[in-house]
Amino acid sequence: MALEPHLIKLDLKGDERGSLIALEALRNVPFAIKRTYFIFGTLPGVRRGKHAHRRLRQLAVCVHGGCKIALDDGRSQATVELKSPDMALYVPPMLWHEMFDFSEGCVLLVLAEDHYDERDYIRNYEQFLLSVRK
Ligand code: T46
Repeated sequence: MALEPHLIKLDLKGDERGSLIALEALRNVPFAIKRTYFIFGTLPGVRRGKHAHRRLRQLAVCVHGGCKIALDDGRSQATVELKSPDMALYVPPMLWHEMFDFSEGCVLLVLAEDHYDERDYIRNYEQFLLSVRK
């Protein structure tokens, strides 16, 4: 099981008709998928996310356009740019993440390991820091 956030290069199938990318549980997606959602119609200057998940593992792909994702594990910070549909970001549990700089028309697809459960969210940054530093 991958513990650190990392980028996954997706296999692009293309021919004269266009392109296709497949996402498969336990193959190029490192967990079984129970839920998929997508974020679109974001306005300029918007920042989303601003939370960590206690247990949930996710994979994010900008299937159209691009955005940046700021990552923070409580000790170090990094920013990843997703701007190509063949690049996915694995987002492990207990990682504070914020999405920003959405391009016009950006569609961010997210695959999640479990159903939606608000109890899995840590939405307070101080509480997040206390949890990771325990
Ligand atoms: C995450 C980042 C990358 C649902 O009802 N079902 C769902 O599956 C999801 C994901 C959200 N919601 C509701 C909860 C809120 O009332 O949709 C509303 C917006 O959710 P939220 O403010 O959490 O959206 P983001 O963009 O800040 O965060 C989302 C995911 O919630 C989160 O798990 O990791 O995208």
